[in-house]
Amino acid sequence: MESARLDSSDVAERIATVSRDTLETQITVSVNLDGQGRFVAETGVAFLDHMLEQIARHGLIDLDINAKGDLHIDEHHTVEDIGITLGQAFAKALIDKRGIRRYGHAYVPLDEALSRVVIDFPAPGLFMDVEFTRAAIGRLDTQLFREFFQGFVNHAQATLHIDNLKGFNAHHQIETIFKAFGRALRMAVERDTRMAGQMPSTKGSL
Ligand SMILES: [Mn+2]
Repeated sequence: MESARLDSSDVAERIATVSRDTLETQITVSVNLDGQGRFVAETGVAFLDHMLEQIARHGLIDLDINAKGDLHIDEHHTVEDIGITLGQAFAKALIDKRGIRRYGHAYVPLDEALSRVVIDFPAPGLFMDVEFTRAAIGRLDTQLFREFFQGFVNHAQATLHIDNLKGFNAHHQIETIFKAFGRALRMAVERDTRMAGQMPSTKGSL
């Protein structure tokens, strides 16, 4: 199938597979934006798999992620490069962005924690206001989540505002963020039938 010739206003499948190989990581990501939340991942970072599954489940986006990274150094390259490759896969699957809702937002609670994620699809930008209550979750450095989202926005051409509004438990803090990210993505990339394939911008492009 020649996905490059399709226009997102078509009923064409919005699927993409991207492979990215560097000396630090080898990653393949497949997405189906109109999926059912099916999830398969083998990243070597169990907590990251738990978070990526939230994107699939709550975004109703099928995700298949295979990553081999230099985990003998630490998780940094693997987490960042999965964000980059996921962003590239989104950009490819969105084609020209015609007919999408464009904006997405969600609040998600989990016990005492509450996070808000707001997304737009015009240009890369990350505005993340999160103070994690712990430096690590399991063995995973909480600083790496910013690297993940920065990689995603740079390559998906997305503007992302992430705020953790409340939260004491660091696992809950980040889990509410990933769930809200999934929900916001779903809203933003869904086809709006009333748009009838138009570009959701007065500028005429995104
Ligand atoms: Mn959990």
